[in-house]
Amino acid sequence: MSAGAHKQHERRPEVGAAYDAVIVGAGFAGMYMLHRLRGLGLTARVYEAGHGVGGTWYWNRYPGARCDVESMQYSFSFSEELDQQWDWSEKYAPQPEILAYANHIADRFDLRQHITFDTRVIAASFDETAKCWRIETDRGDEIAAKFCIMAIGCLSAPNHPHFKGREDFRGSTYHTGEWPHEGVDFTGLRVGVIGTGSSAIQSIPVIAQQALGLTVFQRTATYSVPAWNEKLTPEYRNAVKADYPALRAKARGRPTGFYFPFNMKPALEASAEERERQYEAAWQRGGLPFLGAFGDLLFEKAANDTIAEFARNKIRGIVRDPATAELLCPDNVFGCKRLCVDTGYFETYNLPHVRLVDVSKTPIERFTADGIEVDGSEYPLDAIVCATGFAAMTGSFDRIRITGRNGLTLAEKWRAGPRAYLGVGSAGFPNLFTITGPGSPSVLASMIQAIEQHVDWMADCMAHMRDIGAATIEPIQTYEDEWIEHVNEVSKISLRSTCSSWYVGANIAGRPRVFMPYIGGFPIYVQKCNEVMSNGFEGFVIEGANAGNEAPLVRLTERWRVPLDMDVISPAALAARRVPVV
Ligand code: N01
Repeated sequence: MSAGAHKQHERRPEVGAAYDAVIVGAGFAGMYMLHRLRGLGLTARVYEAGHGVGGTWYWNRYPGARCDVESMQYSFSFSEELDQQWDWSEKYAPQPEILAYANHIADRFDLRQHITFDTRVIAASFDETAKCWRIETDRGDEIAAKFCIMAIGCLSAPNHPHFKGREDFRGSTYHTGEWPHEGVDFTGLRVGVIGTGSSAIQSIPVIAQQALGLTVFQRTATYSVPAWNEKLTPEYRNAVKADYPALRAKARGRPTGFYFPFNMKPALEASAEERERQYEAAWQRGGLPFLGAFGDLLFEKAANDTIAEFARNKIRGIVRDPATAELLCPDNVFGCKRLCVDTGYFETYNLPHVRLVDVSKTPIERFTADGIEVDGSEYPLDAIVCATGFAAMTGSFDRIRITGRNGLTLAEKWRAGPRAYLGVGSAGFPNLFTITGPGSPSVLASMIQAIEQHVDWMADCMAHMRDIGAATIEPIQTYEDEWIEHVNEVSKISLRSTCSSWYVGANIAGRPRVFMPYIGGFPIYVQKCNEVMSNGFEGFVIEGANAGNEAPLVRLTERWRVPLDMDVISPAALAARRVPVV
């Protein structure tokens, strides 16, 4: 049973209504956009497929789910009062607490009355005559809106690989991204987990505590760094809160949009002893900042080899059975696939009832009535957890029929890979905004900060259009093409573009291989967005205005104008290949 299989409440479809904006999705992006539009006095309706707010944190309720950017930064920064009043309990908050925060946002900013739950948008078509979007939902709603805002997430369309015999399996099957709301009790069960990405790595140690037996089917071994999660003390929280705005500003100046100390020195300029010391210290701090141990780790393969070998040695030191340890040692570029952060992941393989099955050379053959068959052997199971990830970045767009000018659908336009100017909009689709869309830093930055920056920029844009009486805004094709070229070019400087990750769509057969997020660093991207706005939305065509498209009145975007940490993020640093975590 999936999380979406709850009872849908009867309601009359809304037909014929018109709003300034329709927002698709009530995760952090949709809620913040709604809050801003209401603040501007614009009318908006949000459609949300789930029964509640929270997006990713509504659906991903698997055991062990938590954020891996520190909670005190993985949160909205737009309200100083909110920052001061909300208390995070742990360094990395668990999913129920993040969902509680999302619900608090909905209540605190009085958003629920504008959100229609249990309703999936199935189509959005641009009406050339009326210059508006016509939106259809799976509940029969048919409404019009000047702006259509996609707040549909980057990792929200689950990947369900086709396994032969899936229907034959007599036990229960789950996907981490569609976890039942009532939870799952694995006590006394033989459980199989397919996949070893972030979702698997978080859930495996927790499932192992309950299950009678646990079999993990691994196709690609994964690098993971310990979280060293801990309770936050009031003293720590108060110390952060005493200078919260400064921390938020510092975070905006960093390549990832969140702050942690890092070392600009190239690993290849350090002695072997110095590297070992530095890696050990970074390992002891734990988490994603491990990648900031040296400045060149994601640029120079030889530098990357040193951190990869350090991480493999850690696995060998933790996992007692040498054969299992070797199977768990990745041989790809460290940090090329999204780095995982765990609590006791590798240690779990020391438990007598946990085993690892390599499916890299002999894939899962089929599901049988009683388990999973690999290479002629059947592994008996009572439950199967598919931690098989998502159709990243574009999968959530594929679920909606989006039709722009001249009947062109977004799916057709993006067939060879997504094309969007700055990741905020796509030529041929006027007044369509894509929050954390492909071509923006999105998943390479702290998501909530990436969302806030996009929403602030888009809200300023919509306010400007109202100020000048404009009907439509749309990227100009040549600017979009140049941006995509830049996104592709800049991706080549990073080793991240070199492996078969979901960043390039390679986790699912048949998808075009394109590096989708913008890897030039969050502050460089923000600066570009600010410039585009200051230059009167350069690269966009604004039509139907009764005033000129001069520099707009900047309301919200202003707070993103922070001094760049030039040592770190300057083009010179990029050219010298010393930008940790790009
Ligand atoms: O998905 P994934 P995820 N047979 O794509 C395997 C974010 N996130 O849900 O690598 C066998 O990373 C697949 O194997 P391979 C985070 O950005 C954040 O774990 O393709 N195996 C892989 O091992 C993350 O990166 C948090 O060879 C198959 C796994 O399934 C992103 O979401 C927590 C298979 C999928 O891993 C996605 O993470 C969770 C098959 N047919 C997620 N098909 C935080 O901590 C796929 N696999 C905040």
